Amino acid sequence: MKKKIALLLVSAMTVSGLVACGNSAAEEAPAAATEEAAPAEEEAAPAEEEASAEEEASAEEAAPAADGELIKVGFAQVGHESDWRAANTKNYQDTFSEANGYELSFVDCDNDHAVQIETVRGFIEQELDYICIAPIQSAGWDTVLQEAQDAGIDVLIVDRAVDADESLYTTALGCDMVAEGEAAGNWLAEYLNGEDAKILVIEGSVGASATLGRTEGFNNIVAQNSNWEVLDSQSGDFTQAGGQEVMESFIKSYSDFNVVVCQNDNEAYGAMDAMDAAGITYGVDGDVIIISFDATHDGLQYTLDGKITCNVECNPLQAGFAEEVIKKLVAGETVDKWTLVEDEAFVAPGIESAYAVTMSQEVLDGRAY
Ligand code: GZL
Ligand code: ZN
Repeated sequence: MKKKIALLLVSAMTVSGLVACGNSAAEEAPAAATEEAAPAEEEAAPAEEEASAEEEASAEEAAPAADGELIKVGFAQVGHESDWRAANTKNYQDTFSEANGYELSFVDCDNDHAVQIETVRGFIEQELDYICIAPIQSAGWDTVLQEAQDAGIDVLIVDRAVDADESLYTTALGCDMVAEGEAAGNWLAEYLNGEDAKILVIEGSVGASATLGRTEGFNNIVAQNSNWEVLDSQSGDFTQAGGQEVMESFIKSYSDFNVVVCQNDNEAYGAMDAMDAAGITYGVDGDVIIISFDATHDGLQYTLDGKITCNVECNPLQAGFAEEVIKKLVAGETVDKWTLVEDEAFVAPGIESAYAVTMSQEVLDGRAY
């Protein structure tokens, strides 16, 4: 799409402020949060209200779908490793649809960093208008980001972070993974109330900012509790099979542990399978506390059932924030370097916490993913 045509189309649209809002925020302030996280189609509404007659006329003739000119967006997605990822992918495909004025080039990079780098190079060769990258790992991005910048293509780093100078990309958005790790630790300290903790950690994919951040954040709180010990910490690669495999090896090596931290829900499902097979009880009525991350629908069902005691959300519905940024860029506006997608933690029924929302069927029914 020629950016100047899009300029006409989008300049008539109001662009609401980028305010992050988790699903739970939507519950607390449905009107505001829903509006701010409005899906793309709702954004079209202001165009009709705001555009002047001549803008409307020119916007009509410039409507990308009408003359076939769509805004070309490339999305180099991590892969399909988890339920969270599936929700994130669907959200991008729903948002960057042709009906909304986009031609989305979506590539599932299958958790392979080299594939992801080549995918981005392919987007550059295709001269796409915008490139979104959810980086499989944080390291190794400088060269290809420089190539995109030299080609004059705006790059959005989404979901996870890159370990590269921020001058090498236009903007980044996602959750604060260190804060998520600290939330898990703070809740555990509140829940244990001084009791000892012997902790096993099933980490996410090696080198992913979600892994690095959650590990760093949780360890910040471990350092504040001298009677806690992290016995071991291994990568389960954010998959259920990985979680089960690591938990099986932990069970062989350690007999005295009371906390298992799984860095996403799919790993937690695998860990529960392994503990079931070994006759180890977990949950609010069991011997082991399970802390998980993602707060996907099934993960929160397990939390509601008291099997996962604490589940720290990371909201996968982020495409709306990416689209807001792209609309601003199309309109020639400046954009923030970073947009935080807020999230919070949830705990099993019967647990009151300063750090988490107590699960109920109503909370679960109110979730959008
Ligand atoms: C978090 C995201 C992580 C999820 C996992 O923002 O990058 O990747 O926690 C997913 O489920 O695999
Ligand atoms: Zn949000």
